[in-house]
Amino acid sequence: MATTSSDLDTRLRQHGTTLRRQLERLYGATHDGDALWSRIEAVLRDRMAERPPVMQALDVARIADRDWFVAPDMIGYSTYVDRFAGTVSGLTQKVEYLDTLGVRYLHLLALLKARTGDSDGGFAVADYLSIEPTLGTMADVEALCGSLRASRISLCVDLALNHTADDHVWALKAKAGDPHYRDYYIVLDEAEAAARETVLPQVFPTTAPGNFTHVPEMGGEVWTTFYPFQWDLNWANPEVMLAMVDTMLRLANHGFEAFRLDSTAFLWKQAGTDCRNLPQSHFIVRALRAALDIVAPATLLKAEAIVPTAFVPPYFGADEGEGFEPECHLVYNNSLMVAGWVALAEQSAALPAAIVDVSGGLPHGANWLTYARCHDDIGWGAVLGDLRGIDSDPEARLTDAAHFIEGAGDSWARGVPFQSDGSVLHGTNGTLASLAGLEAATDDVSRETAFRRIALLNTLAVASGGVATIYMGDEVGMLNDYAYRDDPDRAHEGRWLHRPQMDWSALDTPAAMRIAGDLARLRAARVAGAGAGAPTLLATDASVPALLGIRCGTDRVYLNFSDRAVPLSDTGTDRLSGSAAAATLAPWQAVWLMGDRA
Ligand code: OTU
Repeated sequence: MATTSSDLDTRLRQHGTTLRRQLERLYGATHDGDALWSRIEAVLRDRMAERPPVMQALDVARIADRDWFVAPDMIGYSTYVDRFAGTVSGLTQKVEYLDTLGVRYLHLLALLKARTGDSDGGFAVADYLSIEPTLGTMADVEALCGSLRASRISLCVDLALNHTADDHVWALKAKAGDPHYRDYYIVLDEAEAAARETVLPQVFPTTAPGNFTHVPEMGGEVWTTFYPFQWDLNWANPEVMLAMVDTMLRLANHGFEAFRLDSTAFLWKQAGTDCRNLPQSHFIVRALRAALDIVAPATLLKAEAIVPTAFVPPYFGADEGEGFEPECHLVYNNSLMVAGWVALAEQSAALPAAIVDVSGGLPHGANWLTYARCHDDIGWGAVLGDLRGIDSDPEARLTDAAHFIEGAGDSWARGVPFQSDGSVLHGTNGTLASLAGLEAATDDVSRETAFRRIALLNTLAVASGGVATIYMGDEVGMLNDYAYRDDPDRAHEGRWLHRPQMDWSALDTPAAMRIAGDLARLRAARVAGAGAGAPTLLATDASVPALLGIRCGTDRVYLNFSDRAVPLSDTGTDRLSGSAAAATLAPWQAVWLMGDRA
């Protein structure tokens, strides 16, 4: 069934007020609201007129089934196109592989045309509406979307909202002196930039210190939160909003079904603040959501907000007194990911238990994105706040965990510090397998132990009910790729350690079969137990601190975060092994008990 123009009018009535309210909040004091609204409305109508019938049919189906992505079989996969399959059409040949893994959601990194030279792994976008030329064309992507959709896999692309590359046409025009485009960016004088710097944290303190870059053609200090070639957009200028709404809807019309909103927390800048999680950043994302709800409601928004847990819920939406205003359908459960690694290091379930406990109560039509690893480092700082209630010295505790994951002492983990020489708490790089002990394993016993730790973290992601997303290569146990250090274009960026070239020849190795087999059993268990959506914490015996209990659907999942066997008082059939669960859990073992407690 296709959308009619009256459908559009209905949706404009339903969501237009929400959209207009955000514009009013953001620009009401500085701009003519009626003029802005009529320009936005024109963009919505134009893009709606271009929306392909197949996407319109998806819109209608998903409006009728808002929770379509809150489902037990929602397994995700995240990968670089070049490192996985060479090109976009090469990737089309891999759809069957993804389908066999049970993937329903595919996040492609570094797909859009990136800056020439270093591009922060594709996160410095030169043209949002073109595909990186070495990978293929937009026509190839449309064909890929078609094959993916036939396998019920939704394609997600990054929408870097916070910054463009310094060779994006807007930046080039700004540099050439065009005042219209200069106002797309934020340029401060030296004194003002220095004053702001005192309250701004740094994301890349060693490779890109500071938050500003002197650009002579711009006559001052350009705001660059990340690398100097990533120019932060000036969202206080409604032209940026108009341009991004238009860009996003055009991409949705090409067939993308999800946007990963990169660096969502950073969008709005305000003097005297750390410029993270400001209310206006939420108004921006809610405006984008309302625009999608009007023109392309089949599309998901996913927030990448690597922020303390307390700041996370608003990324799903909030009620500011006018009823609930939805924001993102999906939000990374970053704290849970970090907590899993802390738990392995400490042999204690305390931190993941605390995070699972606050991961419930999601609004209707919303879900977590859960994961063990992604293309970025494990950033330790975001969970400092979560540890405050648990520990008197969270910084020391996390530093110990980081050191352990970085291989200190007799640790089996093989992580490498990121943006730090290891003395200052920041981040840790490494693949799931290397961090979980497979790289250091020298015999069958230590290999088995590593497989269990890998499965344990995969269990945490799958049992937590979200879109459990596998990072490329982790399903076959790929190890750290130290070769990036010999490549002059990548040597400065430690995150390439865990961005290896996919090793297709590894698929039938014992390690790959073991890890992929464990993943398949986890997926099957969640489907059988109908587990989807936010997890709840199950009470466990306080004298067994390594034990974590999670209710997933009708099932109870228990994870032993220690190298010792622990007693399990709950009983039942374990869906993972197919037999009755024993009275003890083996070291690093997880069980998935069928149905409600007898
Ligand atoms: C995001 O990351 C991306 O995932 C990174 O790959 C990019 O480098 C970055 O944005 C800039 O586009 O702070 O919430 O490893 O966790 O940079 C946004 C550090 C971010 C990342 C951090 C992150």
